Amino acid sequence: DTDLLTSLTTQLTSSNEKRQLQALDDLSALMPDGGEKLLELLKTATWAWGVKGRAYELLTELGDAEIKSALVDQYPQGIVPLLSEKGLDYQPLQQLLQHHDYQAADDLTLKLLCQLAGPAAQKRGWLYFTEVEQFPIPDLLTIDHLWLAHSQGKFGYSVQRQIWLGLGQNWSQLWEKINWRQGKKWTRWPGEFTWDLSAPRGHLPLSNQLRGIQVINALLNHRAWSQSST
Ligand code: UYC
Repeated sequence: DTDLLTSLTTQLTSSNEKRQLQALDDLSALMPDGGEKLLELLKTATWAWGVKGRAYELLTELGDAEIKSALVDQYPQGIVPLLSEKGLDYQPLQQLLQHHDYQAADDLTLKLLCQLAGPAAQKRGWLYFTEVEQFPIPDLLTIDHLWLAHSQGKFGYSVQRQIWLGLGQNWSQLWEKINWRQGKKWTRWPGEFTWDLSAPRGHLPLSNQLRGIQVINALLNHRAWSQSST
């Protein structure tokens, strides 16, 4: 249906993130028609990570050999460039997130943050806020972009930061908003957390609050977020 395809293409390039995601959903019903068009848009459109990642996922799920080889050619490491100043390999995280294995991705994210912090943190298994402050910007952005790209823009530290700023930097309200606490009751790890896209915006990735708010405070105040385009 060319009229529908044309109208969806318009929506994919001219509207806001929410409507772009809706158009992608509508487009997926027309697949494999529209695959070529979507591949072209993926290369040229100025999309937020949540839209880019969703488009990339739809294309990989098509199983079309030509599109697949074009994707491998253009994006050998996935849709997000895996930049690291510390030589970390973000490919395993990319794989888990692309397949929406959010619980394993969450565990791995915490491990990667400890690796970023260095041998002492790796041995300790948790972070000091002073270590978080020293995280290189490219690494934190890579991790955030991976979460955004493979959650339709729902998950990521930058999403948590946005919500937290919107709440006047009120932690207590943030916990409620992202379902880390309901009333007086903390959500219990891991079983009570929501490991899929039915979770509220900002629900993942997790930061344990057992040792206080300093770590998440350092994460959400990191200089990475004032330089990025997300
Ligand atoms: N846990 O409750 N959490 C753990 C969260 C708290 C606790 C890990 C998040 C409150 C204990 C992750 C919340 C609390 C352990 C998270 C949460 C508590 C543990 C694994 C909502 C009790 C066992 C990684 C804010 C009232 C390990 C890690 C230990 C683990 C995440 C208890 C990812 C977002 C205040 C006893 N919890 N955690 O960090 O350290 O260990 O003893 O936040």
